[in-house]
Amino acid sequence: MKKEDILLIGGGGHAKSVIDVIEIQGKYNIVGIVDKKELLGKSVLGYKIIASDDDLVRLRKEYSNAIISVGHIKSNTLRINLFKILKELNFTLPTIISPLAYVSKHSFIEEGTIVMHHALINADAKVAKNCIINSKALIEHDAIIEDNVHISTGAIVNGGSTIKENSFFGSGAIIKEYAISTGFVKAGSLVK
Ligand code: JB3
Repeated sequence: MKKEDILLIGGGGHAKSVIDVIEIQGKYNIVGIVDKKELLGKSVLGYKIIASDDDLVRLRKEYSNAIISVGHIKSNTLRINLFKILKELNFTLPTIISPLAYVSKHSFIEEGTIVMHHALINADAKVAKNCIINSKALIEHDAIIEDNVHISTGAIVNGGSTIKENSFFGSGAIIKEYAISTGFVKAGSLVK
C-alpha cells in the first residue's frame, strides 16, 4: 500500500516519539517538520524542519495530512491553537495508533489523537480530539478522555472515569473507577 504524506507540526522531544510511532506504523511518509523559523534546515531523527507556521497555507496546497507533534505538560495552548489553525486550513488530522498499542475495536478515538507504544485502550472507552495517549498508558473500559488531554506515560485511567478537556494527567498517576479528574495532575498522584 502506498504511504500517504504527512507533515509534523513541532520538532522537539515529543516529535521524536511521534516519529517512532509513525515509522513503525508504516502508513505515512513524513515529508518534513514545521517549527520555528530560526530552526529551519535543522533535522530531527533525519527529518528536516522545512517550514514555519507562516508557511502552512502554502503547504496545504501540497499536503493534506498533518499531526501536531508538540507535547503538552504545563500548557496545551499551543496544541489547541495549532489544531484550530490546521482545521481552518482544512488539513486532515488523522488518528495515529502505534501497532504496539492495544486498542479495542469497541473503543472510539477521534481525530488528531495519537496512541503511543504499549498504550492500552479497552472496550467502550472514548478518546476525543487532539489527545496524546502516551507510551504505556492504560485507558480502561468506559473511560472518557475529553478534547486536548495528555495522558502521560504509564498513567492508569480506571473503568468509567473521566478526564476533562484540556487536562494533563501525569506519568504513573492513577484515577479510581468512575471518578472525574480535571486540570493538572502531577506524576504519581492518586485521584479518588
Ligand atoms: O515526557 C514525555 C514522554 N514527553 C514530553 C512531551 C510530552 O513534552 C517531552 O519529554 C517534552 O518535555 C515535551 O515535548 P515537546 O512538547 O516536544 O517539547 P520540546 O522538546 O521543548 O519541543 C517543543 C518544540 O515545539 C520545539 O521544537 C519548539 O521550537 C516547537 N515550537 C514551539 N512553539 C513550535 C512553536 N512549533 C511550531 N510549529 N509552532 C510554534 O508556535
